[in-house]
Amino acid sequence: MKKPVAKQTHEDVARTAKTNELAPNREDSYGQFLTTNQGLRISDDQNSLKAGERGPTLLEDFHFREKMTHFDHERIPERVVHARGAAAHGVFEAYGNATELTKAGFLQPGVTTPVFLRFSTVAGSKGSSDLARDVRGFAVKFYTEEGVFDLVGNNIPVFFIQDALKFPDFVHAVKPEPHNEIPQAASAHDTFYDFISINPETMHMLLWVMSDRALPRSYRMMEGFGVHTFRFVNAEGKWRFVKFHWKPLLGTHSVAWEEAQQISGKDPDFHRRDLWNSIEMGAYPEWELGVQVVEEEDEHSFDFDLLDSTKLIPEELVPVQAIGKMTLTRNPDNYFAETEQVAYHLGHVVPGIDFSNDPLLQGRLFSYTDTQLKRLGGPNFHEIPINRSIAPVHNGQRDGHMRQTINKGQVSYGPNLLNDNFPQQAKASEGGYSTVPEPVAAFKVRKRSKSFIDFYSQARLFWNSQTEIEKLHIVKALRFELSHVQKDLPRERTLVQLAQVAPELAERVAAGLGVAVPSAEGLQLNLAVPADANPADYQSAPATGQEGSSPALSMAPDSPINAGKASIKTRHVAVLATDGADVPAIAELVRTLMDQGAQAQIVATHLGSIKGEGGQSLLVNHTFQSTSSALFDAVYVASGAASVTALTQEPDAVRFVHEAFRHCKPIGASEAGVALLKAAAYAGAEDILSAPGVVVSESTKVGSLAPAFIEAMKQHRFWQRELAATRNP
Ligand code: HDE
Repeated sequence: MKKPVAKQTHEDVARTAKTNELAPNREDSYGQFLTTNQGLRISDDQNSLKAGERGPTLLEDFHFREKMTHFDHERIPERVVHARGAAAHGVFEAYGNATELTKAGFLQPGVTTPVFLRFSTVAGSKGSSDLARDVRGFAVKFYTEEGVFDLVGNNIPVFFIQDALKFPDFVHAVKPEPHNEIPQAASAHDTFYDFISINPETMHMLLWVMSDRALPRSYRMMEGFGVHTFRFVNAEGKWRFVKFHWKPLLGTHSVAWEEAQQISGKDPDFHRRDLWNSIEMGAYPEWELGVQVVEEEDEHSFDFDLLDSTKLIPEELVPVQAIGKMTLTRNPDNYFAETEQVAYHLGHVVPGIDFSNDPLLQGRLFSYTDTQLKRLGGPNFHEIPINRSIAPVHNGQRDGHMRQTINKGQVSYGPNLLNDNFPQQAKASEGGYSTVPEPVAAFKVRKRSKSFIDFYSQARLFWNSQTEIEKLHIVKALRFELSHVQKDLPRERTLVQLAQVAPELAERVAAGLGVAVPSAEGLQLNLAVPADANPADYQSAPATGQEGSSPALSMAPDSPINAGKASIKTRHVAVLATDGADVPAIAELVRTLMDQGAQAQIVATHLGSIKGEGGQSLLVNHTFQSTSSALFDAVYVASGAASVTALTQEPDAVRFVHEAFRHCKPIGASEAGVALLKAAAYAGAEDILSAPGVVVSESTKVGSLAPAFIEAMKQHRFWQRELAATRNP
């Protein structure tokens, strides 16, 4: 069904209906005079107007006042969650196979739609690090011909809580603690685990956030999920439940926690820089949009409730069908105007897409518009260029702060006679949106459905689905987190909760904390119970261990989400070399890597260029002081006796290789280069030359080594090394 894509230039690819629509709002100062906001040319922007050269500044200085006032008002409140983000423009192409499922115009055959995608972390402030252990936001604005559709998702398919009413509590618990504003962009603290330990509905999501999913290698290598169950409605009015998935074409990959911590110091903008550079280089990030479809009559055929956002539908039960592809093709022109002012709202839907009664989704329908009113300052945020629909907008809404539209005529109400009843309502056949009619016969109640009271089964399913190394990373993450919890109670109760998921998990975490798992006997595990409710109605049975597994929940190279996607495209290789290196061999390797879409950078003992063995010179990209192995996907030590001798005497070069080894990265070395690997083989890495993912060659000829090195790079990481080195699993 895939539509063949015609060969296009960078500019063709980047131009969409939305780009054209934004054009009148773009400003380019090149070749222009400096002016005030009123267009008055300014002759002196260096000195304020004063009573005498050394006298006081005059109130009359309209230029000073305008410039300073604007500056004083430059900041707007950051998002209460998802404050730190990076975004890009792109296009979505429908495969055309969803017509039977939905009448949404943008999913019909041959239709392409401009999109704007903002990625984010959740807990940290705008200036925090990209590599925080956190969920990533994955919010896509589709500028469709039928109006804006926002798919406001995350890179984790479930959520911490079941009812939106608890969201402010949850966010207060995870954000820096209010008395001292510590810690920044981290969940490893008391209030978060206090919340976790008494709200067991958080358990499933907690395991995802403790897994490597919370440490993406790049935004381009993350899955995205709509999380809630939505509905698709087709042209006959038939509806089905759907869950949305984004599947990255480069596969789903992560970094190690130790690397994440290093990257946060070396390059806190690691993810946004990666996104920006990839697009600038024409290595456009791509995802397929997929849906899991559940017929109306199958709503109750699962052992969980489709309306419960702490549950996912295993892909083995309901496969994901690909219905289109998104490609990011253009970086924003201006961070504030676009990435900061973009306003997503999952209430922005188009005909053919409808909501479910998920209580988390229902609450979000209120929150997003409300928060934009505060953040963007008034009801006209839909007129900000990045938020503007490309479909025409006509209604009786008027006025408010910063109104841009000049609505003509005397009528701003409907129905009306004076304007022949325009703007008129649209029938379904004219694109009018109508809600799926749904019978509701129920008592008005504040109550949790019994079908939601299972807090541990899917957490166990997730745990069961992880490979040994993925389990080890979850255990280590929880040890890290709980070690930062100061008070005993939340730490102990969290261990009790983990024991309800999998006793083995709790015991392994506890062993690292030097404690035993406390007994659950007599404990009320769920303390989030209404005052007049019977606590027993809110208690969930522990997982049985018989939950089975879902291979698609693992990120292993052979898992269904990564199988067939092995490639070295856009991977970064550090080539370690200095004066005396075999420059022709380096050039050959770099060419071979580039042919397969990877990039190589020369890391040397000094900047400028290095002199090769044969007198050739080679430009250096980094020194051992300016970068770190944590910022690369693989390391190659170039041959050349003098170069390697110098590197083995440089402690930072030795550490570079050692860390790449610890972080389980592919490492290659030819001829003399092997000596640097040996020098790096201290403390637990004695077998470095024969370890998995280490590719060495006696020869200086790159040709003999490159294929094996490239194969190793396709594996992404060789986590077996960490498993082998772990003394306390
Ligand atoms: Fe959000 N969320 N959220 N959220 N969310 C916001 O809206 C909220 C939830 C998500 O790049 C806020 O504009 C409530 C789930 C993303 O601009 C706010 C609840 C999912 C973004 C808000 C949730 C998300 C937000 C803050 C529980 C995945 C960033 C700033 C009921 C499906 C969008 C803003 C961007 C942002 C409320 C839970 C995704 C306060 C009340 C579940 C990707 O309105």
